[in-house]
Amino acid sequence: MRIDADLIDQHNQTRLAAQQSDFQALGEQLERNGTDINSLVNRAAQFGVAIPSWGVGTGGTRFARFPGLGEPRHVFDKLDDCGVIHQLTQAAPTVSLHIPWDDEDPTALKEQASSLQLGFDAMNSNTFQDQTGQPHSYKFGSLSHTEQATREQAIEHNIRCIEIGKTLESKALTVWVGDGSNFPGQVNMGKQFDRYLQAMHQVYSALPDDWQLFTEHKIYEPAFYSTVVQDWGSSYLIATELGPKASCLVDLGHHAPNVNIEMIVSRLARFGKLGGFHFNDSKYGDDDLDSASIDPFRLFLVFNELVDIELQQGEKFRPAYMLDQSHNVTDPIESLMNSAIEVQRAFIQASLVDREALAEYQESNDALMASQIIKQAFRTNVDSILQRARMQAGGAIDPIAAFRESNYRNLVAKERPEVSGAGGGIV
Ligand code: AFD
Ligand code: MN
Ligand code: MN
Repeated sequence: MRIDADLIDQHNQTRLAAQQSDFQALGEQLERNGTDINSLVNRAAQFGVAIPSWGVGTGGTRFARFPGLGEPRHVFDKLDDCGVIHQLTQAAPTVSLHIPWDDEDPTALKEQASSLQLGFDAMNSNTFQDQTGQPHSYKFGSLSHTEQATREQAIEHNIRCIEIGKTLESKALTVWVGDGSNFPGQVNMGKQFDRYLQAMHQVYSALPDDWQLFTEHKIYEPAFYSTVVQDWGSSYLIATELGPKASCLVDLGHHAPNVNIEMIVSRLARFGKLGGFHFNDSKYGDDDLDSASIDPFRLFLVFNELVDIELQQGEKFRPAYMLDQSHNVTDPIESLMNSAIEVQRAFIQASLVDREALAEYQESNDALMASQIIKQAFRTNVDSILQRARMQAGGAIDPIAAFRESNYRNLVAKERPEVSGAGGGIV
């Protein structure tokens, strides 16, 4: 099920005149600063962020989950939904799978993804839930569990994710564990970290040469007192201990409030350990809200660092961009399109920063003007650049409007029976 190309075309035709006039005005504005708008369109066209397969289902909280119309029944439906996101935005060419949630024949998955012009991004392992028939429980941890048999089971699972990923032509494994403790004194934090490291060494040694391993930290939840991979410091230690194929993944929602995430980005990149991102936004904790819905300036500042690092390190700097969000009150396809565009917007806005002028103001300690340079880029409305990049690749000028015009939800709902709303949700 994909969106009819004629529908997208008609959608674009009705908006074309306004688009062209906005584009021309912005082009003139940028040219005054010596920036060629077409080079930014090309840059936007090259941008891609991965969609998490789990993101296309309606999320929930620990209180309730309210299912939406035409929710995906399985990973093949999820791929269809991801196909729609990419078709309309042209900014989400890959999907990130979670095993065992998406555990289906990898050859069939690969075929369907290719038919939708999708590839696969990092594989995600799940050792934070017990699966039916699983011999050892993860109630008290997985890769860091006190019992060797449980650790081995978790190691095996991660290795299996790599195996599946090979067929899918994924090139990375993201490891996030819920391991930690709920009470002071419950665990020996040093020994627990050692057990985790030993287990991760084994996962790492199963990694193909051209793969990367991302370690994802999270300050709390489901463990509420301490977590094994609590912060970027722990994550950096792990990645350094494991070796060159290991690096850190920064999920924007996994920090203490008010932490300066762009500074973390700068530090990790400086030491070659910034592997990638899970983009989302938050007000209080791991809220998993749409990217840039709460603090667009923070997202911009993260990209400001990324563009700066890209200029210094060149082609070899290629962090993995993924979304990781949960949609409790919106249509997941709409929210994911919205987020993909917001991340792409931050990337383009950050590319507008006059880096030469900024460097001069920084060198001369002109704090006010340095901050003005940053703000000027952030305030620039780059919509018409993003629209042009989408349109040229077959996407829609306004993806959310086009999605609604297509009636996709109602059409797929005919094949996808309604899911029950009972029970708690997955945070
Ligand atoms: C967690 C992490 C992680 C994980 C996901 C599962 O952000 O990326 O894969 O949720 O739902 O909070
Ligand atoms: Mn995440
Ligand atoms: Mn999270």
